[in-house]
Order: sequence, then C-alpha cells, then structure tokens
Amino acid sequence: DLAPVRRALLSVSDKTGLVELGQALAERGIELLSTGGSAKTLRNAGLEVRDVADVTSFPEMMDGRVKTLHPMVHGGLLALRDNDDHVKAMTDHGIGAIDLLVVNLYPFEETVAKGADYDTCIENIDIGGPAMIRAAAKNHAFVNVVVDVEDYPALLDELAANDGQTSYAFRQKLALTAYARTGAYDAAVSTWMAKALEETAPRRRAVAGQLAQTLRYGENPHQSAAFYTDGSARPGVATATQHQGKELSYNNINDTDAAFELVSEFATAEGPACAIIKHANPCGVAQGATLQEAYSKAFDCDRTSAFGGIIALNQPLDGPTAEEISKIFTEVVIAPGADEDAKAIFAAKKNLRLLTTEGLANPAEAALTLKQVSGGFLVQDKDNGRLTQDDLKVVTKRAPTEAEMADMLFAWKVAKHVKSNAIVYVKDGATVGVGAGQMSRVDSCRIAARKAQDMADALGLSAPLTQGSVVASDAFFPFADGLLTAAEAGATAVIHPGGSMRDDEVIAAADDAGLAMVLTGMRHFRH
Ligand code: 93A
Repeated sequence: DLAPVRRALLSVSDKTGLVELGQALAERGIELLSTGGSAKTLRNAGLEVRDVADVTSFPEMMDGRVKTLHPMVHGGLLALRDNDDHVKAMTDHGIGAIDLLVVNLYPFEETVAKGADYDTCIENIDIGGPAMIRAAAKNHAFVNVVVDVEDYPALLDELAANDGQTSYAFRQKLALTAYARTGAYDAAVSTWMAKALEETAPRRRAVAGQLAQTLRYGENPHQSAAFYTDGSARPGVATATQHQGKELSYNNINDTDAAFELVSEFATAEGPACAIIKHANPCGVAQGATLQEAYSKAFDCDRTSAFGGIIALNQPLDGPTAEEISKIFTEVVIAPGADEDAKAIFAAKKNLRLLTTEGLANPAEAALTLKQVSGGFLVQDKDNGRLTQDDLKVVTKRAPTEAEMADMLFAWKVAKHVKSNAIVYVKDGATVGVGAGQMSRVDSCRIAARKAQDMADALGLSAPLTQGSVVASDAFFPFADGLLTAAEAGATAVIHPGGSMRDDEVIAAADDAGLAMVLTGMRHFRH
C-alpha cells in the first residue's frame, strides 16, 4: 500500500515553512508545481518550480478566483492510477498525476476575526483550495493531502521512512484531517454569513420549519428569537388567527400553547372549561355551567397570579365571559372562536390579544416533543396519556364518592400540564391550589395549600378552599409527608400513580386520615 510521490502541487496562503518543505521535496527529486504567490516564494529561494498556469495553459485570472480550477489539476488529483480508463484519459489529455497536494486556505476565519467588511470576507472565501483538498482527500488511495503547516514534518518523516513513498494508513489520516478542515471552513463561512444577514434580515437560521415570525426577543430581551411553524394544521397557537393586539412575544407563544393544550383536555361537549396560565404553569383551571362561570372559578384559584396571564377556553368566547375577563389585565385569550359581542368588548382593550382557532387540539394525538441539551437534543413521544375511571385502582378502605372521583379525574388532567413536582388540589370542578416546579413533592403540597389559604384570606372565607378538596400528584408520594400535608389542608381524596417503595406506608397514612386513594399506574412528569 506504499505509493510514491513524484509530483507535488503547493498552493498556500500561509507561506510559513514553505521554502523548507519545497527544498526537502526537491531534494527527493519531487517535481514542484505551484500557484502565483507560492511559486514566487519558492523561486526566490532558488527552487525550481513549474507554474500551475503553465500546466493548465490558462493564466490565473479574475483576481485569482480561477487559478487551479482546471482538469489538468483536478484530473491529476482524482485519477485512479490503477484504472486503465483513468490512465488512458491522463495519457490522452496529457494530464500528469499529482501525488501530493499542500494547501492552506485563504484566511477566512482570520479575516472575519479582524472585523473585515462584507466584501473582504467574501473575497476570502477560498474555492479552488477546498476543491483541490476534497479531490486529493477522495483519492487518498494514491494521493497525499496536507492542509496544515504543522503536518509538514510528519510528511517529510513519512517520506524518509519509506524511501520517498507514503503508506495507505498515513494518507487516510491526512484525508481525514483534510475533510475536517474543509468542513470547518464551510461552517465558518455559513456562521459568518448567518450573522451578517441577521443584521438586515434577522434569525434566518437553518432550522427545520417555516419562519413564521421574527420575534422582538426571546425569553429575555438580550436573547434573539424567532417562531417557526412545522406545517401542521393542528389547532393551536401556530395556526390561530389573531384578531387584535400587538404581536405575540416568545413567552406569550409558549404560554398560549400551554394554555390551549391544557384546555383541549376538556372536549367542548363536556361543557365549558377555562385554563389560566402564568410562566407555563396553570394558576387556575375550572369547568363551569357557563363559560363565564368556568373563567370566574379558574380566576378564584389564584387571582394574584392570574394578573397578566394567558387564558384558554374550550368554547367560543361569548360576551359575558369577555366582559368578565376584561376586568383585569390579561395578555392573551385563545378560544375556538369568538362571537361579535365578545369581539366588540375586547376591541376596547388595545393590549389584549384575541386568538381564535378552528376547534380544539386533540390531546390523544401521537406526536413528538424535542428538548435541546448541549451537544444534541432529546426526542420523545408527546405525553398523550389519558385515563378513565376504569383505569383507577382504589387502595384505601374508603372508596371515593362520585364527586371525589369526578374531581380526581379533573385534577389528574390538570396535573399532566403542571411542571413537576406537580400537586393539584381540586374542588367542584375547579383547581383551588396548584404547587408546581418544586424539587421536593412535599414542598409542592405545602405551597399549593398555602396559596389556597392566601386566596381564602383574600376572599374573606372562613376556611381554605382546599377544605373538602381532592388532590392529584403527577408522580407517587415517596413518603407519607406530602399526603399528610394534603390531609391537613383538608383534602379528602388522593389520586397518584403509586409505585413507591413506601406505598404501604402511604396507603396506611391515607387510611388513618380517612382519605380515599386511587392509583393511576401512570405518571405525568413534565420538566
Ligand atoms: O480564489 S480561489 O478560490 N481560486 C482558485 O482556483 C484557487 N486555487 C488555489 N483560490 C485558490 N487557491 C488558493 O490560493 C489556495 O487555497 C491558497 O490559499 C492560495 C494560494 O495562492 P498563492 O500561491 O497565489 O499565494
């Protein structure tokens, strides 16, 4: 697998070590070909060099943009030496084999780093160099390609060790380095170009999907951002019609999505439902006899957090509900339609965005979710897990009442949309306390109960709203403490997946406290 080196093409921007390399190669009797500046450097050192222009019978032209882009060069690099057709083509056209290519590219990265203007950067995109490098690397069965000054000594050592030849393994390594270089080079060009274009046409990054909106900023003002759609016709924030108000922000889109996905758990035929979202978590979810009632009950869960929230409804927005919503500041309302009364009422609220969809999302639909981590992304099925009463296992002495059962199923649907650790207290078809995103489950239990107490104080009630509620937990109770906190807050029934090592302890504690408990066997982590 040793291959001789008889002819070399040297074309380098960085002339460091060029003369020494040329000398060493010449001493081995290797013929030197070279481009303009490189040839001049070699000649000045007294070396005998043949110009590529002489080989191609074309002068270097167009400010050097075309010097080596020629069959006399590329044929010499790409021809398979052991292929009769290739050899015949070389003979027919007078193409001489090139066994060694030494190139380092126009200093594109350095030019960008120096803050050069657009045209200067463009002029420093090397075309002929990468073309030759890729050709030589492809033909590493016969050809050596060196793209880095640092590799000159290794090349000379290899030639010395093999009497002017190189091994296949050596050429393979050179080819690998070469492709890494051209890959990095093009990446540098595209990175620079993305940046350059963003100044005039921001955020046109290579992201799968259709750019729907260049956002003013991301989660925070120092982050740039954009909204891409994936072409799906699914009802939701991406396909909704906006009737009024300024453009949605990054956080608005995120929260509107969370709100609409949650409210879509409640089919229109199941009666009115409303979800209010803040920071991607629900601060109130309720069903009601009317849409207005559903909204009011959701609002009463946590009036403080609901301020500036995002509201999703599972029925077309009507006048009375719009009237009620208008009483405080809300960022976005999304619903499967809005009647003329509602639109007229909202028209007076310039900052309120009204979005309407064609129906609700299908919460059981199969889909994928993506999450980015450094160096990659995680892909999983969307959590479309849903339960009915038949899926539940009663594990306590006391079975839940019908009302408790209805509230538990409601709470379970909500818990799926709350960041873990999720604890959701529900009473009469409305959340009365939500604990979200805590690192310990017992803290979520406590926070939800405390917020319920705060609301009771604010509303002037004698007992917290959790009194006589049910509680849902998105994952099992690892200890009885969370459960006992819920019981203290007045919960009478509990729904959770079960499956803890201490299930027996937790169930015994529930029995002691007179609670009814059902296990779902399904978990709803959400991070
Ligand atoms: O402008 S180019 O893309 N057109 C070419 O045909 C070409 N061939 C080699 N630049 C080209 N080169 C590059 O010229 C090499 O990659 C090297 O960086 C540089 C060496 O030029 P000189 O020998 O004239 O200093």
